[in-house]
Amino acid sequence: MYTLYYSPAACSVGIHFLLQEMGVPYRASRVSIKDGEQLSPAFVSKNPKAKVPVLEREDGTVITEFPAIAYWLSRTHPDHHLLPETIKGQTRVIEMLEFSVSTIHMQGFSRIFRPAKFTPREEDHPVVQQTGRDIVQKGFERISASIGEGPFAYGDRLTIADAALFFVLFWACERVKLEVPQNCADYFARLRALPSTQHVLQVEGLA
Ligand SMILES: N[C@@H](CCC(=O)N[C@@H](CS)C(=O)NCC(=O)O)C(=O)O
Repeated sequence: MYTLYYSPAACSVGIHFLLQEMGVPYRASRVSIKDGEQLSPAFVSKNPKAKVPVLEREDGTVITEFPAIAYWLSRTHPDHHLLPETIKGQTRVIEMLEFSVSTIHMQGFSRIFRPAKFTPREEDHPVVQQTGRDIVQKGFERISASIGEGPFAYGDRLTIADAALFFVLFWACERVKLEVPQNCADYFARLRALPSTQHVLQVEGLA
């Protein structure tokens, strides 16, 4: 059985959603960032980067980094079709996943949630946070153009891009309450209504 180390409402909720949607056996182990548990020696011995998500495999080895975990799950469970069949489709899915994680999360939301990581001067925090909001908003304009009106981010099946888009849209729509383009809001509402996301949000205490 896999163990997912997650913190409530962190980016790990995207992997949590993916595992639940796949229906594979896994255990969800809470590491509360709010309480500093990511810095505990027990967790740091699993992931010296002191970040979630972490996926521990049956043999006790771990994978870190959202894109690597999502990619590994998709390749080791090909029957779930979490990557499209074609190279063109796979490339588009990885492009959206990577953009969500590297740009919208790391450059955008990180500035909004943790401005102190970008400047030591507290008086500069509002401007850092505004830059973050601008990056996020521009990011969703790009995503809006990519996803169109389809049920999922790419094609008519769930892919690993949906796992990444789920957490950045969860943050935008429910944590920060930013306006996102209408097709992104509709797409998020569809993901939000899935039994898998309902379950995960319940377990993480976010329902
Ligand atoms: N590049 C990493 C980013 C992971 C990350 O930043 N996780 C945050 C939660 S959203 C975290 O664990 N933060 C703990 C901290 O900053 O102390 C990934 O893709 O997994």
